[in-house]
This record gives sequence, C-alpha cells and structure tokens, in this order.
Amino acid sequence: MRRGALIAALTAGALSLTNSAYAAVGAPTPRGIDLQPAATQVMREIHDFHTFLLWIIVAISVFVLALLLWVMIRYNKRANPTPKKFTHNMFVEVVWTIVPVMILVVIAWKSFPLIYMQERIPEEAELTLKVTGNSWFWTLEYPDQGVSIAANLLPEDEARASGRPYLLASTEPLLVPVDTTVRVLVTSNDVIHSFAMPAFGVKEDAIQGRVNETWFRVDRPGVFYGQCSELCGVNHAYMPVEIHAVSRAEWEQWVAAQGGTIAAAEPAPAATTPAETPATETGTPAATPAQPTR
Ligand SMILES: [Cu+2]
Repeated sequence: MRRGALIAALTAGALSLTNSAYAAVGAPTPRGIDLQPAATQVMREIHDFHTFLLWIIVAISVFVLALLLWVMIRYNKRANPTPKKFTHNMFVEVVWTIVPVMILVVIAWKSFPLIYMQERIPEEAELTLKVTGNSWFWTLEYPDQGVSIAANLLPEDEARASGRPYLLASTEPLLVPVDTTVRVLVTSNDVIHSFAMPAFGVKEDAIQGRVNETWFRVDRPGVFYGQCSELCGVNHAYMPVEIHAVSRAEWEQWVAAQGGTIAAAEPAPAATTPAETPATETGTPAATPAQPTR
C-alpha cells in the first residue's frame, strides 16, 4: 500500500475512534529503507546522528575501496615485478592508529549528549505514563488521572475490516496529548519486554522489579505504532503499541470517557524522578486517585 493510501486507511479507522484530524502516521512502509518520520525532537536528533554516521561510513568505505584498487593496480605482479621487502613504516602506523581514534572521539562527542537527552526526563514533565509489559500485551496507565487500559493485538479480521494494520493495531489505542512532555515509566510483570515507538525515538527495556524511565513530547497529531522490541517469548510478535497523538481537549475527553479525572495543574515536579511506584507493581491497576503533587 502506498503511503498516501495507508494514511487514508489509518485515518479512516482512527477517525471513528476520536474524531480527530490526523496529520501523520508513524508506521513501517513496504520497501521502506529510512527511519520513520520523526514526531519528537529526540527522534529528529536521532535522524541527524544517523545521517552524520552514514557520511562517515561512506567516506571510510570509499577510502578503503580506493586503497584496495590502488594496491591491486599499482602493485600487482606485472606492474611491480620486484617488490620491496620492508615490513614497518612508523609514520603510516601512527596515522592509522591516531585517525580512527579521532573518528571515534568525534562520534562519541555527538552521541553522548543524545543518549543523555533520551534518558533524562525534563523537569517540566506534565504527565506520567506507566507502561507495563505482560506476556503478551501492554498495560498502559496514567496513574495521576486514574486511567488504565490493556492493549492487546487487534485480531486480523477486525484489523482488515477496519483498514488498520494487522500486527501493529491494538484493541485499545492509547491517547497522548500533543506538545506535552510525558514522563514514561516502564516495567514488566514477567519476562523482559521492550517498549519501542520508532517515531518517538523511544526504546526502553521493561524489566520485572525495576522501573526504567524515559520521556517523549509528540509535536504533531497522528497515529503512531510500535512493537515489543525484546524477544520475550512465543507471542513476542503479537504485542503492538498503538498511540494516537491528539489535542489536549480531545485527550481530556478521552480520559473522562475512561473514567479518569484531570487533576488541577500539577506543580512542576522536582528533578527527583519517582524511583518508587510500587502501588501498581502487580499490574492490577488500582483506581489511583489523582495525585496533585509529585
Ligand atoms: Cu514482549
């Protein structure tokens, strides 16, 4: 299916859910070779870093190819019948040690800040999303709003009937508000899973007994798909994540429809991140009351 048709089909399916005008779709496309279009600043930076690495790889590959061709042509048996017998060259050895080290330092210089950016939750995080991996579905919760949904694989016949992508669509899409910094807490009820949303630049392991943290801030409405990205067992391929980014008003309507409550504006949380959220560790999300402070 071409991207345009895919967007149309997905939008039609999504429209019936939330009446939103979806502008974007984050999903794999047939014969696609590039990364998915970015929906967050982190993913844009990942795109840039990817392009930066690609040019370094191209330059090294072209250089090595040129050296090989030069040796094959200039120093073959016919062109160079009596080869020299030396075995060391101090200058060349120093160069081929120093230059790769410098290339690695440049790559590290670019990549370390990006890793830091991905893992450091901004202090102004406005919303907390708790993600729990189960064999084999996701529990997605907004603890402060008292909303919890279980996202299972949408059966194939239902997916085909509604024009949504089988293996990516879930029974209950999660809604997130656009232009909102969302703190994501990731854990597991059983084996190790991984919560991955390519368009957001998010991939975080879900580990039982641990809470891993990451964040995203979606900057445009759309339908975005991810999958479990850690081999977790027989149904690993059947635990998709479907996230709809919508306006704040639509998100609030959805929260209310789920039986949740929007607390008054949260005070900006301190830099301390919630290392302890044991209340829902068992995966049976208690009807958490709104927690105005954190
Ligand atoms: Cu999994």
